[in-house]
Amino acid sequence: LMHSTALREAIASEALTLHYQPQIRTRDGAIHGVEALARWHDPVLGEVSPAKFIPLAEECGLIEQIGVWSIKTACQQMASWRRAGLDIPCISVNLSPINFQNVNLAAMVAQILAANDLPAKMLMLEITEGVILNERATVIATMNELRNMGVGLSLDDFGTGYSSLSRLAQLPIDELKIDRSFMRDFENDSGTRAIVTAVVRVGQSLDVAVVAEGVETEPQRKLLAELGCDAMQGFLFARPMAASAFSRWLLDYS
Ligand code: G
Ligand code: G
Ligand code: NA
Ligand code: MN
Repeated sequence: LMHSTALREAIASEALTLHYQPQIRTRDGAIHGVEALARWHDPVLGEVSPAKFIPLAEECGLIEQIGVWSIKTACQQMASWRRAGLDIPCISVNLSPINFQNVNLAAMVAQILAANDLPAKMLMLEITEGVILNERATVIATMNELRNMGVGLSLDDFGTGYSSLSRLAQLPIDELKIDRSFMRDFENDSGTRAIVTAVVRVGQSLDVAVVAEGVETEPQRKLLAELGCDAMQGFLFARPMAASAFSRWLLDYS
C-alpha cells in the first residue's frame, strides 16, 4: 500500500527522480522541447507511477513540496545541459492545479530561474485542463504573473476535460497538448480525426502552439504533419529517459 510516510521519505532521499521525453517540431524535426516526468522507485513497491502518487501527494499535503522539487530539479538539469552545450529550447514541468493556488508560485519560480541562470522562456509549466473546471481567481492571477515573467504555460491532456472553447480563448496559455487518448483511434476513426483537426485549427486561430502526445506510429506522425500540428511527443521518437540517457539520445539525434 502506498503511504504518505514512504512518499515523504522518497522526496527527502533520491527515490524521486525526473525522466525526460523529447518533443519534436513537426516542420523540420528539430527539438521543440523536453517534458520532465516524475518517477518514484520504491524499494518495496518498485516503480510507482505519478498517476498514483500525485493524487496521494495532493491529499496528504506533499504536492507543494513535489511541485518545488520538480521545478528545481528540471531547471538544474536544463542549466547543466546548457553548460554542456546541448541545444534544447525549453523544458516542460508538470504541476498540479493545487500548485497554482499558491500565491508564492511565481516568486518561487523566479528565484529558481535566477539561481540557475535560466531565461524564463526556457521554462514551460504544464497544467491539466481540470484547472478550468474548478477555476479560482488565484489560479488565473498566478498564471498571468508567470506569463508576465516570460514563463510559458501549457494546457495538458486537452480534450479529456470539460473546458468550453469560449473559456479556452480567455485563458493565458501558450500551448495546448492533445491528450494521448486521441491517438489510439486517430488513424481509423474519422470522428477522432475530425476532433484532432478541430483542436489544431483552434490552436492556430488562438495563436497557441499545439503538441500531440502519445504519437506511436509513422501514420500518426504523417497525419499530424498534414494537419499542421506544431510538435509531437511519443514512443515513436523516444520514451521518457533518465537524464544521462536523454543527453545520449539527443547527441545521437542531432
Ligand atoms: O509519465 P507518466 O505517464 O507515468 O505520468 C502520469 C501522469 O503523471 C501524467 O498525467 C503526468 O502529467 C503526471 N506527472 C508526471 N510527473 C509529474 C510531476 O512532476 N508533477 C505532477 N503534478 N504531475 C506529474
Ligand atoms: O498526462 P501527461 O501528458 O503528462 O502524461 C505523459 C505520460 O504519457 C507519461 O507517463 C509518458 O510515459 C506517457 N507517454 C509518453 N509517450 C507515450 C506514448 O507514445 N504512448 C503512451 N501510451 N504513453 C506515452
Ligand atoms: Na504532462
Ligand atoms: Mn498529457
